Amino acid sequence: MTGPAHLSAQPGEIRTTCAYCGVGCGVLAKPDGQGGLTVRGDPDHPANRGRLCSKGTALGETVGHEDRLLYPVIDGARADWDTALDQVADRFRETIAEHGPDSVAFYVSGQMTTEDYYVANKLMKGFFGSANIDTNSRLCMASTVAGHKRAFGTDTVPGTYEDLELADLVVLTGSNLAWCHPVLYQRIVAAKAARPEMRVVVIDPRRTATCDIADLHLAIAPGADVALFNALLSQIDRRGARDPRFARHLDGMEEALAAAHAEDVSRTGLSPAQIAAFCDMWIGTEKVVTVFSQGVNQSTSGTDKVNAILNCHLATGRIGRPGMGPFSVTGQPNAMGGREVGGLANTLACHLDIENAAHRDAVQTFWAAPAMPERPGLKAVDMFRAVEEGRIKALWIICTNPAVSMPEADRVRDAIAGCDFVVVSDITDRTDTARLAHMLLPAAGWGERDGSVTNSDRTISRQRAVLPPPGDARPDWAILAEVGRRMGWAKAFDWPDAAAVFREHAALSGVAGRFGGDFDISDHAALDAQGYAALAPFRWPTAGTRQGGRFFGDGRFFTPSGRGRMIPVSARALATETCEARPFRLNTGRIRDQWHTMTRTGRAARLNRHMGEPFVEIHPNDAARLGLAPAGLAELRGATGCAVLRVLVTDRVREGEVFAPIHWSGDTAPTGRVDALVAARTDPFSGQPESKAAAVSVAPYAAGWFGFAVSASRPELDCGYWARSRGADGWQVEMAGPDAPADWEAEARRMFDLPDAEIIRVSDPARGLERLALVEEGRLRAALFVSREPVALSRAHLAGLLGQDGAEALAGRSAAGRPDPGPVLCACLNVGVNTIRAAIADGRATSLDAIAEALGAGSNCGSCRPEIAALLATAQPVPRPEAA
Ligand SMILES: Nc1nc2c(c(=O)[nH]1)N[C@H]1C(S)=C(S)[C@@H](COP(=O)(O)OP(=O)(O)OC[C@H]3O[C@@H](n4cnc5c(=O)[nH]c(N)nc54)[C@H](O)[C@@H]3O)O[C@H]1N2
Ligand SMILES: Nc1nc2c(c(=O)[nH]1)N[C@H]1C(S)=C(S)[C@@H](COP(=O)(O)OP(=O)(O)OC[C@H]3O[C@@H](n4cnc5c(=O)[nH]c(N)nc54)[C@H](O)[C@@H]3O)O[C@H]1N2
Ligand code: SF4
Ligand SMILES: [Mo]
Repeated sequence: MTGPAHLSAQPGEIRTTCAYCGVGCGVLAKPDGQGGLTVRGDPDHPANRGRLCSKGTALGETVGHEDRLLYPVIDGARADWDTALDQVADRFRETIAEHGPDSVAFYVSGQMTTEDYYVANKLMKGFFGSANIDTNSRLCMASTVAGHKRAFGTDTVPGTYEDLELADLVVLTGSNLAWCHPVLYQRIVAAKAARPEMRVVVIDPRRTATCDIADLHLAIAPGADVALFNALLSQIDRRGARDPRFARHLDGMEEALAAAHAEDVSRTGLSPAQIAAFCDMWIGTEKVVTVFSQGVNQSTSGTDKVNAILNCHLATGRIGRPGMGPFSVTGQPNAMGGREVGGLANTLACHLDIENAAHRDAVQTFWAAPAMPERPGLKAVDMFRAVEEGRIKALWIICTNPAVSMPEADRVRDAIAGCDFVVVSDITDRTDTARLAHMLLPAAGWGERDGSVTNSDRTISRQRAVLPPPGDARPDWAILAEVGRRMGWAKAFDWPDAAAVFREHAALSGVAGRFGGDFDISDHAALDAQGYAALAPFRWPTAGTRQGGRFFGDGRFFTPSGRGRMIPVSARALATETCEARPFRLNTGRIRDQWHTMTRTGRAARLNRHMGEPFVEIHPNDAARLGLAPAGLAELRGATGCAVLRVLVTDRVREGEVFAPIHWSGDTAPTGRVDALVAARTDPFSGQPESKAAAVSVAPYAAGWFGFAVSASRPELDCGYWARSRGADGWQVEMAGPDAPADWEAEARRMFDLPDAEIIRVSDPARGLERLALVEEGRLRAALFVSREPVALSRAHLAGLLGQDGAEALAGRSAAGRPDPGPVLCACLNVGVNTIRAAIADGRATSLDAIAEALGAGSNCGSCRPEIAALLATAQPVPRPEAA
C-alpha cells in the first residue's frame, strides 16, 4: 500500500501503532474535538487485525493535558528552550572536557521511537565518544539479546506471529501472555478454538490468568527453567528425537547434551510425572513454539535460561519453520527497535559489535564521527552505582522512571538525587525520577510525534502524530539533535524531520548488511517524506530468500562458522537466598490494565477499576500463620527497603512465595514501590537484574485505622499507607495509619484542600467510626470514611455520589442498599464482577458467549475472558484486594 490514501481508513482516522506492549497493534485514531481521541483496532494491521486490549482501547482517555509537563524547567523554575538546551550542551561539554567522556551517561527507553533512539545512540557513542548509554531494556530483554547472540551470532527473533497459530503446541514459560500481550493471547485462543487439538503448556510458579487455556500448568520452582529445559534436552537425546539433518548446521551439541544429562532435575520442584508429561508433549509434537518473557529474562541465570530453551529447538531442528521455534515476546513497543539501533551499552548500531574494530570503523566513517568507544559502557545497574559513587557527573534520563523501576529503587533514587547534573525528559513532572532532576524537558508523547517502532516479530510500523504536542513539548529526537548541534556538530545532527532520521538509520543498516548481519533495511534508505508518511507495516528481512519471513530454518546462522551454537548450561541457585529474617520469595510482575509506573494508564478511570491498589498475593496457609486478614495490609521488608501492600489471600501462589505488581510509585502509593525490596543482583552475561526473586519478610501492618475517600479534586495525603487513583468523576483513596489524627475535620480540610467547605459528620468514637462529607453549595465535594477495620463500603457507589446532594453520602444504608457492581472485570464495557456473578447465579448466563450477549462483558477486547471463565468454572474469589 502506498500513497496517503491508506492513511485514513475512514474520514479523519489516522493509522498509528499502540503506545504500549510489544505486540505492536495497529490503531486507527481520530481526534474527538475535545482533546481526546477515539480509537479502534486497525483491521489491516498484521499484528492485530482489528483487535485491541483494554489498554489499547483506552488510549484515547490518556492523552489529555492534565499533569503534562508543558515547558522546560530549570531548578524548579520555568525556562525557555534556548536557555535549557544551551545549558544541557554546556554542562555535557564541560563535564566531558574536565572528566572525560565516561563521566557522562544517558539512560533511555524501549518506549522511545527508533528515530529517538538512533539520535541518542549516535550522540553518545559517536560524538561524546563513550558507550555509557543504556536502556530500561537492560531490565527487560537483555538476557534474550545475550542468549540469541550466543546461539545465532546475532540478536535475531527467528519466528513470526503466525507461528503461534500454526503450532500444535504452544509452551509459555515466564510469560503471563493473557495480561501482558493480550492480543497475541487472543490469537492463540482463537486458534485453539478453531483447532481443539492444539495444546498449551504454561510454566510459571504462579497460576496466572494465562493458565486458563493451559492443558498443563507446571508450577516450576522460581528460577529453575534451566533445569526443566535441560531435562527436556536430555530426553530429546535419550528418545532419539534429535534431528541429524539439522545437526550439520550446529556446533556444541555434545557439550550441551552432556550438561543436560548431568542436570539435577529435582531443582524444578516438579514431579517426575509432570516432567514426563511435558517431555511427551514437547517431543511428540513437531510444531512447537516456546514463548518466553520476563520469568526467563529477569534472572541471574536469564541468559542460560534462554539458551536452554534455544538448545531444545536447535537439537530438534524445530526453528524457523512454520509453527515452530523459540519466541521471545518483547515488552515495550520499541524494545526491538532499540536493539536494532544498538541502544544498549554493549551494542553498536544495526546489530553490529562495539568490540569489533571493523564494525566500529564502518560506523565511525558513516557517521563522520570524531570518536568511538572501543569498549562497552556501563550497564544499568553499574551505571547507577557509578552515579552513586560520583563517577557519572552528568546524567540524561529519557522516557523511563528508574527511581521506581530499578532494583534497589531507594538506593537508585538517592544516587540520582546526589548526581551533579540530572536532565529528565518526560511527558509529566509527576514521576519519582522527574522530582530529582535539575532540568526537566517536556517531551511530545504518543499520538503527538512521528516515528517508527518494531514489534516482537520484526514488523516495523509507524507511530503517527494525531494531536499537536501541548505547550512547548518537542519530540525526543528533536531535543537530542538540537543538543548535538549546540555542541558543535551541526551537520551530523541536522535532520528536518523524523523521516530524515529514519532514512539515515536505514542507510546505516546497509553498511551493516555488508558484514553479513541480519538487520538490513537499506531498501528504505531513499524513502521520501511522503513515503515515510504513508509507510505501511513491513517485516524485516526485506530482501533475499528469507524476505518477510523466518530465520534459521535453512540452517544458516550469523556466527563466524555460519553454524548455530548449542551452549552447555547448568542450573544455578537464585542469587538472593531466603533466610530466617527474610523467609519469603518475592515474585513481581504486571497486572492487566496498568502500564509500568502508571503515568499514562493511571489517567484512564476505567483502567483503575480492575485493581486499584498495590497488593501482595499470599497463600491462605501463610496468611493464617502470619495473622494476615484478607483486605488487611502487610508490611514487606527486603534487604534494601520496605513496602506496605494490601493483602490478597489466594492459592494462585504457593506457600513461601508471594507476588506483588510493580506499578505503584510516589505519586500513586509511596509505600507500594516494590523495587525497593528487590536486590540488584545481575546475570553475568547480560547484566539483567533478578527482578523476579527477591527475599522478603512479611508481617501484618499495624494499622490503628483504615480509611477510604472520594474527592472531586486530587487529595494530598500524609499517612502511613495511601493509594490514590483517578475515578470517572474524581479521585479515590485508600488509607491507613498507626494512629488516627487528633482532629479529623482539620485533617479532611487539609487533605482535600477545602478550607471553607461545610462538613457533615457522623462519628462513633467507641467503634472508631468516622464519616465526613465535605459539601460546597449543597454538593458533595469529598467524603471520608474511617474505621478500625478495612472500610467495607461499595467504592463504586460512593464515587458516584460526588457532585450529588451532600447529605446522602453519610447514610450508610444507601451504600449498603444498592447492588455493588464490584471491581470491574471488563474494562471496555465497565462490567463489575458482582454483576457477572449475579448473572451466573440466577442462571441468565452459563457460558462466556452468553455473558458477552447478556452484559457485554468480554465482547470487546477479550482481555477479561480468562477471568470471566474462572468465575464460570469455580467460585474463586475475585482477583482484587477489595475491602468492600
Ligand atoms: N498489562 C501490561 N502489559 C504489559 C506491561 C505492563 O506494564 N502492563 N509491560 C510490558 C513489558 S515492558 C514487558 S517486559 C512484558 C512482560 O510480560 P511478562 O513477562 O509476561 O510479564 P510479568 O508479569 O513481568 O512476568 C511473567 C511471569 O513470569 C513468572 N515468573 C516469575 N519467576 C519465574 C521463573 O523463575 N520461571 C518462570 N517460568 N516464570 C516465572 C511470573 O509469575 C509472571 O507470571 O509485558 C508487557 N506488557
Ligand atoms: N521488580 C520488577 N521491576 C521491574 C520489572 C519487573 O517485572 N519487576 N520490569 C522491568 C521492565 S521489563 C521494564 S520495561 C521496566 C519499565 O520501567 P520504566 O521504563 O521505568 O517505566 P515506565 O512507567 O514505562 O516509564 C516510562 C516513562 O516515560 C514517560 N514517557 C512516556 N512517553 C514518553 C515520551 O514519548 N517521551 C519521553 N521522554 N517520556 C515519555 C512516562 O511518563 C514514564 O515516566 O521496569 C522494570 N522493572
Ligand atoms: S496488546 Fe494491547 S497494549 Fe499491546 S499493542 Fe495491542 S492494544 Fe496495545
Ligand atoms: Mo519490559
